[in-house]
Amino acid sequence: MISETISNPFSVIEASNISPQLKAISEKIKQNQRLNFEDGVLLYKEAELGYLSALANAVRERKNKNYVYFNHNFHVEPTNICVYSCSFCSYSRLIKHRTEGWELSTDQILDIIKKYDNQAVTEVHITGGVVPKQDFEFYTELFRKIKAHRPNLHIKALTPVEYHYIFKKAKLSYKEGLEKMKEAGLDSMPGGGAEIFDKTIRDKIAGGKCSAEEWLEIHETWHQMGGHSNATMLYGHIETFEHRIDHMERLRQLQDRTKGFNAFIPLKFRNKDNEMANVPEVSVIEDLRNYAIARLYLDNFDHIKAYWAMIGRSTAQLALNCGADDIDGTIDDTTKIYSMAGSEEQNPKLSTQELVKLIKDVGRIPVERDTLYNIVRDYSLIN
Ligand code: V47
Ligand code: SF4
Repeated sequence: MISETISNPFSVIEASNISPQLKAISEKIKQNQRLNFEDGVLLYKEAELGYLSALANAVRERKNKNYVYFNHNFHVEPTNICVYSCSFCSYSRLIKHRTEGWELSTDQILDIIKKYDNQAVTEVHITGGVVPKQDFEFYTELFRKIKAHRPNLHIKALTPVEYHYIFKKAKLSYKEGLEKMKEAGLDSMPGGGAEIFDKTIRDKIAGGKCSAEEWLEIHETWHQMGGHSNATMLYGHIETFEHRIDHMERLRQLQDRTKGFNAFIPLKFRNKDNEMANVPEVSVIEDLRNYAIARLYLDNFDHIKAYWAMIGRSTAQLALNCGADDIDGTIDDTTKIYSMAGSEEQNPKLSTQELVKLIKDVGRIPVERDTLYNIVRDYSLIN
């Protein structure tokens, strides 16, 4: 049954009157061959959504059958005050405006963690702004205290933006710093801070924070230690299609070396209340094309995540037909990054039943996973 659905789009594309170049790309996908840079750019420039979603769906099915993954998670955002001032960020407040922001103490964060004591959450996702006070000691102590309280709670925390700053201040190499973070309880790394790797664009929208090379080096170091992480791409602002493929190409090369990435998460630029409010947001069609191209280009990534808190649950459902096989988790209204940037989800929170229904409504099998994609509950076995 599954192999029948996989073979279908190829014969339909073969019989259609699309360009020979797009037919050649479809043939590569059929033969499980890798797309090159030019193929990727051509897809962005010329391929229609119907073609892209058919191919991306076939690849998704090949990799993940009809499963759609979600988890039970919540976020902690220790501060929204930040030494940086990325122009796309609606959430942060500069240190000089710190009275408008929040800065949580270790005890306040532990109180948040304890709120989940009787709930079946498996992961806490910790990230936020960068401030001198929340330094190496702060985070190692925090991770230790979280683990002492709840040893099985997976700590997915901090991005290279934070690590680069924290380790520099502590005079530690990436390896030394990450080893100590791991000892303290760090389990994995989220995908944030990647933005767009191209230097010209990165300097314009995220000047001053870690470079593309530093972002990649920190993930590579973590992977070499046996760790796993995610990768994101902030798209739909002032970057070109070439920049998007360049971004994915660099991730694909790192993944070839380490196999350490769990998932790729495209992040749609949202333009409310930030310095780039004059840049229009891209359409939902463009979002879906982007998911599909990511699925086709990143042949060595097992999972593509449609982060529902950012694009809204309806678009996330559509993305499941364009290559995505994961929609993140319950979240429990614990992140402000996207609501402050104008997401349709102003209080992101879904119950297990709601997530399961979202997934079943698009004809897929919901699977609760942990952060590392071990199966917690397979809903094909439950009614
Ligand atoms: O790095 C900030 C992005 C990221 C805006 O690993 C914005 O499972 C769009 O990385 N419009 C942080 N994007 C969030 C993140 C993430 C989210 C969910 C799951 C995972 C994971 C990681 O949010 C930042 C930045 O790229 N961001 N502001 C904005 N206005
Ligand atoms: Fe700070 Fe991150 Fe916002 Fe940039 S995106 S200003 S690093 S919180």
